[in-house]
Amino acid sequence: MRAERTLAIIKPDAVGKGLIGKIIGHLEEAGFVVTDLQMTRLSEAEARRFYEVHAERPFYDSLVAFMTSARCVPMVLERKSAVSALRETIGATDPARAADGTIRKLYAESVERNAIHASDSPENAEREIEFFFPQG
Ligand code: 3AN
Repeated sequence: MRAERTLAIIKPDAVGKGLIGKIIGHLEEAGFVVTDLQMTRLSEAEARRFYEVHAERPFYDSLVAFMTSARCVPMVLERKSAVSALRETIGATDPARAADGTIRKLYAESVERNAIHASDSPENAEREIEFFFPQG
């Protein structure tokens, strides 16, 4: 099967704790190839647009405040079945429910400050890659 692309974001909590290297190492060990990467601080408008599917959720404003609080590291990852494989590698949204050995189990603080984002479908992966890497 041809390699698929997905988007990951190392979130401000993990960047602030010096976990960029450990998380990228974990992803590479799991067979992902980093094909594009940047460090950026999202504006409020960008964070609102990126998470617009959650606009009606009670945690939306808090999520936007967290994601704009410091820099984050979006990246494009390639692998066979990248979207589903990355969801498995990062673990459940709530770190208390994340499987042993997953990135969120290892590094997330809470359901909001959960270290890493991953696209949840191939369609959203393409939309999210375009959001951060419109030239790629
Ligand atoms: P995932 O990141 O696992 O795809 P989503 O898409 O349901 O989870 O949520 C997007 C982000 O919103 C999460 N990564 C997390 O930071 C935040 N979030 C999700 N659920 C909650 C919640 N119940 N309380 C606070 N923040 C939440």
